[in-house]
Amino acid sequence: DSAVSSDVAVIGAPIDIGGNCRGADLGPAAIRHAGLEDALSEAGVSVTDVGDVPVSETGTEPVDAIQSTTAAIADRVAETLQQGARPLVLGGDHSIAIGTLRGTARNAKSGVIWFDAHGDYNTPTTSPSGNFHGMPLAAAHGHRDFADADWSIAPSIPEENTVLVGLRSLDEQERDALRRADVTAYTMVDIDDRGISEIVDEAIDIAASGTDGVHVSLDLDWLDPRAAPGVGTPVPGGATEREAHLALERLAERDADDDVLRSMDVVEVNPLLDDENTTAEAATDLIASAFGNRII
Ligand code: NNH
Ligand code: MN
Ligand code: MN
Ligand code: MN
Repeated sequence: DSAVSSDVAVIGAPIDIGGNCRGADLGPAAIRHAGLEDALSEAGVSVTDVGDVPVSETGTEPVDAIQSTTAAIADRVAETLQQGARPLVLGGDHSIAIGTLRGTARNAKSGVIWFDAHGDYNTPTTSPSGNFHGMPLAAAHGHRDFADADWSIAPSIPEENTVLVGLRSLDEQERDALRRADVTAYTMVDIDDRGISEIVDEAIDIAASGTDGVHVSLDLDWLDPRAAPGVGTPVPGGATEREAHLALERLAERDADDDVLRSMDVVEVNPLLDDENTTAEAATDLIASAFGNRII
């Protein structure tokens, strides 16, 4: 089955070794079981599920598992884009975005909008936890602390086209690095203050400017834990379900006008921390919104 004739190609990335606890590797299955294909079809999107990338987490160091998994993700993402379809990568913990971003940058210039409670701007040197899910954005900018990793060969995403939305938890050195970087960062305070539609509009302008399109990375912990409890590192005070929908609906509207949405990943869904699959259902609904689902 090829993705050629489809608008969206679903790629599973079942890995959790970059996170702080086990279970996010069940994320792709949980999102599929929540009805992703039907939700996308109802949104008028033609979708092909190309299955999961190979992951081997056992008997290796996290960094080795992440290195091989993200290399496979990058290849699938680049192939999918080459075929004219849009990759939708289902995590897995957020370390998978190292692969998605490399793939999107292979033959093109991609901006990124990072919906997350966290900055994901640590490096192996600065991270207090050592967990790779707290580092993918720094890796995508080619930070020198990743010099030994094969994904750092070239910076893949321009800092000036990088926008973080929903920040409310940063580690100390991570905060310093983000301040020095040429990125745009909107905190939850900015969302409270100005409203999510205005923030998203600005984010799209910045991420899309001078690029071939925008990658959207949706960490479910962007949402308030009451709306998305099944995540490894919940932080109170997050986006409401309505704000999250509005954000992705706005993105779909802008995409209908200018084709801005080029690729997406949806990460950190951990069904082991969630007894009703609430978080995967939220993820599914938000994906459908991003790809154009309409009430009327
Ligand atoms: N900043 C913390 C760390 O680096 C938490 C990262 N957790 C995330 N990031 N889920 O989005 O370990
Ligand atoms: Mn695992
Ligand atoms: Mn994250
Ligand atoms: Mn997060």
